[in-house]
Amino acid sequence: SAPSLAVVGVTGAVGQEFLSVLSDRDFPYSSVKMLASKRSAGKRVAFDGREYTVEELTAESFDGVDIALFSAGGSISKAFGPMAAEKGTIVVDNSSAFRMVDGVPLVIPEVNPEAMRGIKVGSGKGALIANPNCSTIICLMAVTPLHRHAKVKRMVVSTYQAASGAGAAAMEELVQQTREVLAGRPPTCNIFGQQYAFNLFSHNAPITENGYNEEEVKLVKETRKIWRLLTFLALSQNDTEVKVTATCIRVPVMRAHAESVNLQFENPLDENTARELLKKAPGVYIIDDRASNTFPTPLDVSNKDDVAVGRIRRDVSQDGNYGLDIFVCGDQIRKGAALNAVQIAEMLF
Ligand code: 11C
Repeated sequence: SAPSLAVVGVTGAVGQEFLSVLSDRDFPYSSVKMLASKRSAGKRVAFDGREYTVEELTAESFDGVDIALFSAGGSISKAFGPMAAEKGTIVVDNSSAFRMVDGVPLVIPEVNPEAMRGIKVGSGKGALIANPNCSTIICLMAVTPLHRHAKVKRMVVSTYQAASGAGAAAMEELVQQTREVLAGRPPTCNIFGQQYAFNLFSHNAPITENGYNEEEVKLVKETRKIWRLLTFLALSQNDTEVKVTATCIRVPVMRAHAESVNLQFENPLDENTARELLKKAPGVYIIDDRASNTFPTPLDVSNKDDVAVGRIRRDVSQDGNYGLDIFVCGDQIRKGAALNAVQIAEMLF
């Protein structure tokens, strides 16, 4: 029979997107609980042509729930995720709480589905599965097909991240600030503490001891964890892990992230072969028309499932065919969060 579902953080930007993705994909379910904080309890949400009342998330919320999709922040995931898993619920968690925990699969279904082998609805066992950070998902959707072919030695990522990554309130503030600045008024700066409209700045995640911010650290560590599990490239004892560095920037775009990715490979990979590999890659499509200067934009991919890739070119700073530059855009709320989580849930039965 179809699984019983719970959506945790259902009133947030990702929570709402969970519902549209579940509905768009005709995800089978026997029942669905809409869960959120006390503050949102009692609100009504629409799903699949019906109205549901949002319930307050409590320890009892997961009784009889097969699959729970969480996107209510790391502290809620830490407080309720393990408890739900112990009760037999399979938790797909969109926060960073468990991503780097040993034994918790960190999954992009097109990239490393084998990481969640053995986790199934109906097995009587709960589990925690982590959804990677949006910037990691969007980057690895495009880079993994190239990595499988030529093995990435070093990757340099520069991100251009949308408001949606900071939540619905940041998206609203971008609209409000744009209006205020155009009207010649000082912008309201509640979310980032500085002007966002007509500006850009270093990602708002806290800076760590070595000068990288936490978003950049996630790109480095999550990439390694996801690729480490790829059996086709199982690292031998002497192999060094892939080198990754990142600079993450917040730009005044509503809901899709863009990323410039520079790659150095262990084996040669020319740009035509790269194009062929990307053409065949699931969940990826190419926008790369040099004649008309047409390449991926955040608007091309907004509200879309697939990640767009373009600017595919040989890196002239590297010898031979060992380096490539690409530019990737993906919808942060969809493939970067809700869609990826729902695809994970689809693999559970
Ligand atoms: C952003 N990637 O775009 C962030 C938001 O670890 O899931 C999500 C943070 C995370 O700002």
